[in-house]
Amino acid sequence: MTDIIILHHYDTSPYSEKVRLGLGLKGLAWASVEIPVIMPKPDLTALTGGYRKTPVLQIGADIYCDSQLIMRELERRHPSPGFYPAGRGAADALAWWAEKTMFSPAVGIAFAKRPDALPDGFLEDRAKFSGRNIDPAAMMAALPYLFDQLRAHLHWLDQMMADGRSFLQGAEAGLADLAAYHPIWFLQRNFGPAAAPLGGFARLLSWAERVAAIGHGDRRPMTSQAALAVASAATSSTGTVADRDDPIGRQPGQRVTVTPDDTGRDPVVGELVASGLDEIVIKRSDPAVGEICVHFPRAGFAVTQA
Ligand SMILES: N[C@@H](CCC(=O)N[C@@H](CS)C(=O)NCC(=O)O)C(=O)O
Repeated sequence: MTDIIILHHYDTSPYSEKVRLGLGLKGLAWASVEIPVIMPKPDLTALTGGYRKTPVLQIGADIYCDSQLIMRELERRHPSPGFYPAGRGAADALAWWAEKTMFSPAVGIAFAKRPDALPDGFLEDRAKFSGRNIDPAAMMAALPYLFDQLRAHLHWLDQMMADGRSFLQGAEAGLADLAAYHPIWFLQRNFGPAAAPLGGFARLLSWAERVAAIGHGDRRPMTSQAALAVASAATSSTGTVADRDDPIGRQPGQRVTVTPDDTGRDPVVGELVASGLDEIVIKRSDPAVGEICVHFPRAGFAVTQA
């Protein structure tokens, strides 16, 4: 029971859609914990130590923050079918570019045009989350710019499939497809299948149907309390690993702070357990769950001495 895959997420979250499709691509069974869309999220932050973003993956007493790392961990534990049909490197870079570039305009368009779909307190929460003032009039004024940006990047995606391939890197779907798809999914969810500026890209529309058809695997509901009980009952499976090539000589046992470098910059403090090129793991204790290990990717996170 303690090795069940638990995804902490909410249905309207684009980054979570990437992971849900990843679970589907691998044909996995998983437990779904619905977390609040805005702060506070006490049961989530008991697990993460303060990290508030969505989604978070839990397996026993190991907590994986950020969808970049979540996908890598799913690949490590369940390598087949793989997320990398054309190898790593290019797929990771493509995924990083696509979602970093298209998530923000896609949600900006939806927030400006569909204020009715936002829960109470949402814009105030996201202003704190992003560290920027969110003004509905400025959001409306920015719409032409957001459409232009999205259209330019969608065009590049569209060109990748100009030779008639089914997916971005060939005949099979992989990480790059799921990462490029989730901002498009968000637009389609809010404005229909041919949402502007997508409507002009017929190839992308049929690609999006193929990606959506992957589905979400075998999803079962779980309460946040049950997920905390799983963490309490489990022991982390992470062993101590020193990074001999760490640029500043960080060592297991040191106390460090790990903080996202873009939005939701809530610092998490703990004892370094393992680190390497792709991942850093810190150990911390919480009265609700005991000792747990929290895992973060390296790209996009600042690690400082605590
Ligand atoms: N780099 C992060 C980005 C995650 C992200 O920004 N998620 C959005 C929702 S899709 C979020 O956290 N919004 C604020 C919240 O849910 O509290 C990842 O890949 O997981």
